[in-house]
Amino acid sequence: MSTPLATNAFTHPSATAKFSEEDKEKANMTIIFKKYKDMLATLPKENGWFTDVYMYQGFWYTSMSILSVETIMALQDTFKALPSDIYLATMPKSGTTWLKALMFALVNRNQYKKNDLLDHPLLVSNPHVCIPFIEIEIFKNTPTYGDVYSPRLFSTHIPYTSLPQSILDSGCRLVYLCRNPKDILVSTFHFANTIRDKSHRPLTFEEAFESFSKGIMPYVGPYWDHVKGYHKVSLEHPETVLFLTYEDLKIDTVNIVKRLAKFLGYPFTEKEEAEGVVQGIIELCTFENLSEVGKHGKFREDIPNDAFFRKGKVGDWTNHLTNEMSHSIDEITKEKFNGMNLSFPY
Ligand code: PAP
Repeated sequence: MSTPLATNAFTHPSATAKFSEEDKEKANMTIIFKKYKDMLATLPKENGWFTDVYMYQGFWYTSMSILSVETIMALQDTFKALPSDIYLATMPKSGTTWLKALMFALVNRNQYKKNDLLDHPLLVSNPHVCIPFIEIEIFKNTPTYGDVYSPRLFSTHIPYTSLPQSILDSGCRLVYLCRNPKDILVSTFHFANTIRDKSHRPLTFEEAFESFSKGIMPYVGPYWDHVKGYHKVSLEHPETVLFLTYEDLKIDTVNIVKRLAKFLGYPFTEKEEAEGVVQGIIELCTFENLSEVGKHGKFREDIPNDAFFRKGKVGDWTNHLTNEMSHSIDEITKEKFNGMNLSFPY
């Protein structure tokens, strides 16, 4: 598989022109919101964390925002996947930023040999620039982006059953990263309050917990159904869907990264292992290193880069949840994940 251009990063239109392209983006979104307005009116509606959420194909989404029910509908109507594509799917706050960095570094490692590491895109770009979301950057700005790259590296927060049919039909590879529900809740709570429209008051943790327990999240929920959808397909089609957890990645980074490289079709050679290439990639993508890049800058107009890097730890939920809250989430998780070989000891 060739990579005609060195990277998905610097030449990505939404990377280089994210601010100058804002007007175009707004215009595209206005067209989409108008087109699906009538459909939206037919969907069940609930109070969300800050704004209303709508039930579409079994999941709650916001409307007229960066990840919205309208953009998902539009993507389902138009997105064309390629068999060579690679997708990273996650619930928001599962460790997407970290795994984007690792996947980008793995796939493009021959372009950025160890001694040239100073040139690496991940030393100057947020990983979200290196691997764009199909329902956010790609769709809004450049639907045909990536046609010159192979493989195209994309990410998505869309649940498995709502992915555009062309992705399901393409036979492409898909990696799913799951994280324990309590840390997802805590991480989402902080992120959502950080980037909230300042016309909304900050949510209390109790409010976030109540909403999360009902399956409502700021972007997509329920958490449990999202995880279940991808877990099921990973068991049915392990050759095309790899299911990983944030916790395993934290504890057993070397082995998971090697497994990931093999799954993606870029296994490490013995020579690479002996030369420390695996360690080099892991080091490049540590919380400490990634969080230094553009530390005081912005990813988008409304999202500072540092919003993606808070603590990067397993088990911070113990600082937020009461015993009662923790027990309640354990009960929901036990019931929802019944029969699945998936538990979170942390
Ligand atoms: P996104 O869905 O908005 O892209 P995502 O990257 O999935 O967010 O999640 C952010 C979480 O990953 C943060 O967790 P925390 O709030 O519990 O701290 C963030 O700190 C963590 N994170 C980001 N980069 C890394 C990294 N390199 N290693 C470990 N954790 C990381």
